[in-house]
Amino acid sequence: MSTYQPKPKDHFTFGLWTLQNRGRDPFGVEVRDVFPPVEIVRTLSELGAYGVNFHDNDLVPIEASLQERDRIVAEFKQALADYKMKVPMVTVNLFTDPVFRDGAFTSNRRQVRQYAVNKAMTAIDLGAELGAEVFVLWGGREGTEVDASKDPRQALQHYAEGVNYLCEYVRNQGYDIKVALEAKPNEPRGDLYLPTTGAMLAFIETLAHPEMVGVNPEVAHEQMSGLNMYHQVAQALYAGKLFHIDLNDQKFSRFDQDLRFGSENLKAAFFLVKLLEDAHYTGMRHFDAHAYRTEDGAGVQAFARGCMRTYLILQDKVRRFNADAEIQGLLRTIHAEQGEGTLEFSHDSLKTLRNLAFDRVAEGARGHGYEQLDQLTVEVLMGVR
Ligand code: GLT
Ligand code: MN
Ligand code: MN
Repeated sequence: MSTYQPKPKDHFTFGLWTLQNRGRDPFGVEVRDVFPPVEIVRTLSELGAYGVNFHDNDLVPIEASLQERDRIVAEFKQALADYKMKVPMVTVNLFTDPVFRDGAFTSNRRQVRQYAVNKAMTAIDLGAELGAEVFVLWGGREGTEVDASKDPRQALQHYAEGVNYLCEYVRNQGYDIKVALEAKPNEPRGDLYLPTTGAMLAFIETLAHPEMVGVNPEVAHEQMSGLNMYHQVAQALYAGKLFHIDLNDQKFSRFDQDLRFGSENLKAAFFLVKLLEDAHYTGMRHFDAHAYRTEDGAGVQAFARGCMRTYLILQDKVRRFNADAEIQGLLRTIHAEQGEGTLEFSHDSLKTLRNLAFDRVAEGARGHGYEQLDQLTVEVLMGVR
């Protein structure tokens, strides 16, 4: 029996910002002390994580001098080495500073757009220095409240220019880094451009280097749009574009809650884990969530441990599901008539389809057995199978 103890080989990662979260919200001040990056590295390593990711300014304050930057980075590198922790992903903060209040890449002001690209390149440099292979881009301020203020076609053009510039920069520097775009429908802006993973996938095909750009879907963000994360991730996998993933949870249709993975929608979390495991997804299992505002430092640790344990327990449930004779028997029946290549166009298939002898009424009267299948799934989740 597994103890569900996370290990580095499980490839669990957290953003520095997730443990740094001090519980501030629009109605209340911070409730927890500052958690210094070096301490976070130690804590996550002790909990069994593989690595830690960060925004430029989670580590290096925006106003830091070059000397301060070098001192902070050296200290951080030492902690990574001491605790055998990796930095698989880096991202850039293009949303906190007032300069980005009307967008970064999609700002109406040229100099802001240029500064955004400059800041992102510096973040990429830092990531490359620490071995990151993925650069996540969440355009937290790329949107509007006032639709009269921006032509959305022009904004998308500017968005593409920014991403294109970064891709050229990565190529020019010879970095082994891919870009992963993260979607969100709203918050902090009234509306954000490219609100879903599906929208991102379509946008990527318009870029200069689509092969370098994929997606970073987040559970909470897709659920805010009322979408099924499992299906969104499946489409990203289908397109060969799942470069990274943000695991967390969410009560449907609320603000971005970034709750502990699996804390709200267990069945949805189960199918997400099943998808990643069955697809042999090789990327990081990254958690982008934070502890409830009610918590102190111990609660933050319980939160981080909980994310990883829940993933491992769901992994175990996936194994049970895949090994359950009754479930697999049902699935065999359900998929028995699936067949292969029925819709490949050819002279012969055309003839067959044209002359199809098919009892529409009998087929329409047939039950599918999904009630039983779903009940068995729920029973696996409830621990009785
Ligand atoms: C911010 C946001 C997250 C993004 C982070 C990466 S920043 O915390 O809420 O969803 O993944 O930029
Ligand atoms: Mn996220
Ligand atoms: Mn979020």
